[in-house]
Amino acid sequence: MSMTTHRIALIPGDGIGPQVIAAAWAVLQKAADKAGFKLLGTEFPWSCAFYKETGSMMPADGIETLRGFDAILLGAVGWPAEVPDSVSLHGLLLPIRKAFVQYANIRPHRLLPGVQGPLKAERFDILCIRENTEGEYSGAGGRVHQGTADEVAVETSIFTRTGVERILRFGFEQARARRGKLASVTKSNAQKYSMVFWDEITRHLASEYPEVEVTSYHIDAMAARMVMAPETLDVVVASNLFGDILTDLGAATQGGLGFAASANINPARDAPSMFEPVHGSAPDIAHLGIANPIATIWSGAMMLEHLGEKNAADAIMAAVEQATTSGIGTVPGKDKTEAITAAILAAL
Ligand code: GGG
Repeated sequence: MSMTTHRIALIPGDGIGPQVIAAAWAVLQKAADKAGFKLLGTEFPWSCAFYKETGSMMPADGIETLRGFDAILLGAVGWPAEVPDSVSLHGLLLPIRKAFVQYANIRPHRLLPGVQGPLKAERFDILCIRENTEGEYSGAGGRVHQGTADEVAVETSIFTRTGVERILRFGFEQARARRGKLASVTKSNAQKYSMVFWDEITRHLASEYPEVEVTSYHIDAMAARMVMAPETLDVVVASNLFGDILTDLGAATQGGLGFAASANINPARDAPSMFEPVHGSAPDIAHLGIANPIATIWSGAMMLEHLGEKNAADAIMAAVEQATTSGIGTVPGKDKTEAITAAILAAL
């Protein structure tokens, strides 16, 4: 019988991206060997350096090239000293999320054993789900009279019934499969069209999921709750920008961005999903060799689970937890990337 092979597109990107991808790939390869399947990686150099050389973040046929893979593992994008962040983000990460309809960005927040978070609460397990293809990240807008006193900048958030309904439904499904609690986040007192629309759809779908306890929160109240009472939360669903901000807060509660994993999921599975740490390229530490690879390794475990390799994904997380239990990788900047990776490989 031939061995199952998963074809993975690797996009290390900028700054610490190549370091954390190399670490995660070594761990993924070992997990695959042990579990008896193959991961076939193809690396793409798409990054700000690629932009400086070619004038674009990826080739014109980049999306079509990626379409042939089973999944994408991405490191970090951005080198603001040379390429504006708005150019790098809109040239690579956002087009992939949109083209492959990766509308659910899943970000787990919990403390790994041995990690000291900043909160009083130590036992919380939150799954944030960020809408990933529209909302405040739609890219619709423009500027007129540029550089004059009359300049106007307009950026329109776009919320469609299809987009809002599918992300909320995804949130209800996740809550049903977990502890049965869904928090839907808006700012519908201030944003009286789009966010009232979101709240209405939340209420409408609630009748289809009587077993899920759903509560609507304003984002400011949710930010406070994630700090003061994170143990009361299960699944949190929010729009693109709100979800982005809340998940940096979530990363802080779990000890820092070095622990925050994410999955950009295409639930229909008609295009590849993409897995990436929440963090960016961290230019300030890129030359130090101290990037924490755990966020990327955890994202890699989420990728294996998505590909149907749950045992290998669980083995990776057990190895990560064994390493953090012994104090490896738990304090930002203390251990080298290589030492953290070696400890996880040894545990595996
Ligand atoms: N790990 C990919 C990366 O570089 N993320 C940083 C970032 O700024 N992402 C934009 C976003 O998710 O909104």
